[in-house]
Amino acid sequence: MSIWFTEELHPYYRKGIRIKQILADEQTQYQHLQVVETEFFGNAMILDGIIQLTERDNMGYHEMIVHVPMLAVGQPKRVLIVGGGDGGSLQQVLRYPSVEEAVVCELDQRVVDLSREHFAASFGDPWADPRAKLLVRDAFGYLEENPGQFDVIISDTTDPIGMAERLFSDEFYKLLVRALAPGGAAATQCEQPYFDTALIKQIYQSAKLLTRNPAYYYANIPTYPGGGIGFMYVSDTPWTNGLTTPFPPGENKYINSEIHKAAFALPEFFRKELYK
Ligand code: SPD
Repeated sequence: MSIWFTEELHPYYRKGIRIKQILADEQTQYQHLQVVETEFFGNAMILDGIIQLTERDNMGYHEMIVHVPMLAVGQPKRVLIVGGGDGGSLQQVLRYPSVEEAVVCELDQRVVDLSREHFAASFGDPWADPRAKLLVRDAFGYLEENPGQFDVIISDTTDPIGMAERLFSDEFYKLLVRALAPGGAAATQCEQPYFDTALIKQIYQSAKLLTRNPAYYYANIPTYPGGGIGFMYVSDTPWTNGLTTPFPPGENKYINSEIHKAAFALPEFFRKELYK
């Protein structure tokens, strides 16, 4: 038997992966949440029909969204993850011995529950670490209540559709930057250069008004549209400061020094569009 899951995030582009079995399928208070076992990519989490992560290629996403700002800051103590209920970013954040507290602000408790059940082989159980603190709530209010509190903020979100749309707004970026401690850095899920040029440009322009050294970087993730996704680095601290910081204890599967540097090299059409 052959079951194909087809994703259509953009009305002009589809991609498919072959599924072995459906492990969970439920409508939570917020979204349609599915966990499937795929033929090639291991288990995958799908939210409202969009692939969020697979066991085989999530490291390109989680290592890049976490380590670039963490290494730039050097010795981050307090970290906030916006979204990230699957625990993949949290696992990477907790590799840093300097981290005293990692707050995860996730709206949907079921994302956390089903991830603990189906992705433990990849992420372990980062929630059991005493430094991890889960807040099941909307991040906007939390950012508002916590100015100047975080050395690093990771915005590990879904795509800008429905309730997640405002996580890509100017208002969100203002709150994000306000919640950073002096010298702090953020990295945000920032979509695909070919498909989302206008949105990325708008976010870069906001980030440029708010901080001195924002920059866009990219990682290869075959199960995302276009085979990859980008991130906005948002900080007064240059990302290049991280190039000389040693990686934290534990194994990297995607990032290394060459990838770290090369991720900021952008295709010419996009570089011109973004930085002109
Ligand atoms: N188009 C898919 C973008 C998915 C971004 N969110 C991933 C969450 C992984 N923690």
